[in-house]
Amino acid sequence: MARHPMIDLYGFSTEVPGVPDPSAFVVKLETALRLAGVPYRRHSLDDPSKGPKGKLPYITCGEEIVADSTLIMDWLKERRGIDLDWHLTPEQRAQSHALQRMIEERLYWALTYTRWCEPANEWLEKDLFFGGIPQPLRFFIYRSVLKQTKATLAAHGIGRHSGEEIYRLAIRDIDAIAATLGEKPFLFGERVSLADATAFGILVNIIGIPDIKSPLIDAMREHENLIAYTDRMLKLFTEQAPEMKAAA
Ligand SMILES: N[C@@H](CCC(=O)N[C@@H](CS)C(=O)NCC(=O)O)C(=O)O
Repeated sequence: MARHPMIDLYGFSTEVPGVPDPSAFVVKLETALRLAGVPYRRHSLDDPSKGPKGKLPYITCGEEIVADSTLIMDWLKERRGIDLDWHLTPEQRAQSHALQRMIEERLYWALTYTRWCEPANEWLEKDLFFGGIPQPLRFFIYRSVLKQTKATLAAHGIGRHSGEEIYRLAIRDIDAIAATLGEKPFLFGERVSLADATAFGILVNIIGIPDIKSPLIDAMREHENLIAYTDRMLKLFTEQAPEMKAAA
């Protein structure tokens, strides 16, 4: 069997309580790699602008650099024949695509809003995400990233809505994930697929970090199946840890 160069995966942090990483996209990618049994080395960066596209995750493999969780999955398919959706019908693949775009292009932004724009959750960035930066630098970095995040939310469009409107829209997304899951173990049946990695990334980040206040958490708690599913995925994530795991 051909031996492949080791993949180096760049995320934010493995130290945030309750989540494998505070980024839904990093968790998605790491989950997918673990489910596919692909060994990787994990690195934590404090500044996403160090990435080739200014966002995390990205990977390097030999001379290659690939950024964006979805494009990395495409790369894995092309280079290594890895397809977590091999068992899905064309119709299920289309549903999976639509579900993932809903999670990543809308629900994710509501999570960003809840973390950055709710005064009750300010401690998350100030004390936890930026906790290692000494004052007064920490304060200035926090203010600058907050300004940038609010501008990004406005550019996306979601930031132009009131909090009540944002949550109304996002809760519909959470309800849709719960309805898709139903009583099945995974979104598309008995076998796990890429949509599960994507859903887990966002759901564990909504509910995992202790002491966050958010109507998104309340909405998740309305669905016992989603809570059990997030726990099940976290267990899978933990059990499938790669043999080669090193943090830099
Ligand atoms: N489409 C990208 C999205 C990645 C993304 O949005 N990452 C966020 C963290 S969750 C990030 O690095 N944000 C930093 C920034 O926008 O400055 C993917 O799928 O990887």
